[in-house]
Amino acid sequence: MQLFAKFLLAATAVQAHYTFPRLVVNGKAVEDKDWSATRKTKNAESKTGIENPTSGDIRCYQASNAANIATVPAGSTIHYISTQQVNHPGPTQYYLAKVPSGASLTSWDGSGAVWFKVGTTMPTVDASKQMTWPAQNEYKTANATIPAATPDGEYLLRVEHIALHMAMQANKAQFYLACTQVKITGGGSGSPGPLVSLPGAYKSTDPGILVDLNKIAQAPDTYQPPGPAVWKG
Ligand SMILES: *[C@@H]1O[C@H](CO)[C@@H](O)[C@H](O)[C@H]1NC(C)=O
Ligand SMILES: [Cu+2]
Repeated sequence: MQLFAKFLLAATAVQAHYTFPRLVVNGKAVEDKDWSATRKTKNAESKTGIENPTSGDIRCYQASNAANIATVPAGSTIHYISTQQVNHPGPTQYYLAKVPSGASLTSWDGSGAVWFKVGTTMPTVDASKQMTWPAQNEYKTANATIPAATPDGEYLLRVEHIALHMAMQANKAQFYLACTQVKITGGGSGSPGPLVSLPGAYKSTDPGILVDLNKIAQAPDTYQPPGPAVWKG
């Protein structure tokens, strides 16, 4: 009986986790199968999140590069399909990093101060103090817009959902993420920034990572998403 209960708990815990194997652009899945332009992550089977925001896995969590490149028009709306419900509370963030000249997108590792943020989300609280986050409990991530001023070229696009249900303890926030190889077209002449490194942009003690959600539920606007400000173009 006890063993059975333990097994059920373990099964529930696994179901609670998720991966983001497909990018959707303007409502259209741009990958014909999972992990086509999105780099397969180390947790593709286990679905386990990352708990250490300074580990090398925080960049792309990747097991391998991807074979394909997805085309993403500047100004388009994006989200990802999630393998499970994104049931944990926490923000969704998106970053881009331009491939340096001389490097190839399908093999570039995304190192250096090259990442800028293009999207983040904030919680809302209803009259009964119930907090929700954009796309919480959906089988997809929250939307973001690729700024119209983003210069044309090849980029890594990084999606991240930070699960904060245990984040009042150090190193207990869980990061679920993936990187997609994308080609941005029809863009502008903006200068994206601030540029940060991953790992490097996050510390375990950042107020958006080591955080008590009971306090955020009293004042949702005080949540501080980790990392740089969003570049709006
Ligand atoms: C997200 O974007 C899609 C188009 O890609 C749109 O159909 C949908 O309404 C958007 N959702 C929200 C919550 O804005
Ligand atoms: Cu979980």
